[in-house]
Amino acid sequence: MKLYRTVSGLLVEYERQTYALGDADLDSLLARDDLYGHLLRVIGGSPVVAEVTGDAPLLAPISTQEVWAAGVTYFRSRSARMDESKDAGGGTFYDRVYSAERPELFFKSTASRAVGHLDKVAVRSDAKWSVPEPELTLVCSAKGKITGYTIGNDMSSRDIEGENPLYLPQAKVYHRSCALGPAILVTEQPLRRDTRITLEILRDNASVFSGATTLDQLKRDPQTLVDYLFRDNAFPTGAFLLTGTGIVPPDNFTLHARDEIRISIDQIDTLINFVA
Ligand code: DO4
Ligand code: MG
Repeated sequence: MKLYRTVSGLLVEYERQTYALGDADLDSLLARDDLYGHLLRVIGGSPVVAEVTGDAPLLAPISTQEVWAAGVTYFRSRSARMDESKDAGGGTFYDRVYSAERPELFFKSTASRAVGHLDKVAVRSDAKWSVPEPELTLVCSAKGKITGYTIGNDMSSRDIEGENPLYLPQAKVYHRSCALGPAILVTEQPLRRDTRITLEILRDNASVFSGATTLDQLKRDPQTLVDYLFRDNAFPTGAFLLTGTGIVPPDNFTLHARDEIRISIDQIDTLINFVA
């Protein structure tokens, strides 16, 4: 079952039919532990509509939730972070956090900084080395239960985070630095470990980078990441948690204006964004 947010309201796609949820409130839905069962009941009494997009563009499927992110959860990210920070003495702390019991978790975005499918993401004007980070994103209820999944892009300024780890918030949190969508896959089942995540970057319609990983390369258990996030913290309308990147373009690659970023995750969809 997929939950979409459009300019004309929330839609649910279930067994090839699309249902309009009218003025249903995304905050109260995402707070729920029983999102899947609740939506099944709601669509029983909702009108069927023609299709998801039509003339109603998709918006990021977020309301008042905070977006957080985990870092250095794939071996590929550990190596990339160690390389980019080698002149700043970064060798040991990324290595240590990769194998530590406590994960790296950082604040990533508010809804106001996040964009949806087909919208523009941005690179910082003071960064020289910018990349997308394609990440499985957990949709968490107010009590910290994983009720769904979406696709997240943790846009990052690698030169800024590499210069000094204390610059991480500037490398990660800025206007249009996060993309989410196109939809939330609402399910009670965990995703399979062989779920594929792919990234393709197009420039003038030609591919300039493509890469792939699978969820079995994710070193952390998703629910454990959520448990750390919710420890001594309150998320009354739920939260989004990006789970880290396992795909890193080569060190000589940086995004250009108008590049097209395509991130696909099996079962969820493909999230497409353009660089502003
Ligand atoms: O530690 C810096 C951030 C790492 C990150 O965003 C990732 O691994 O995805
Ligand atoms: Mg990341």
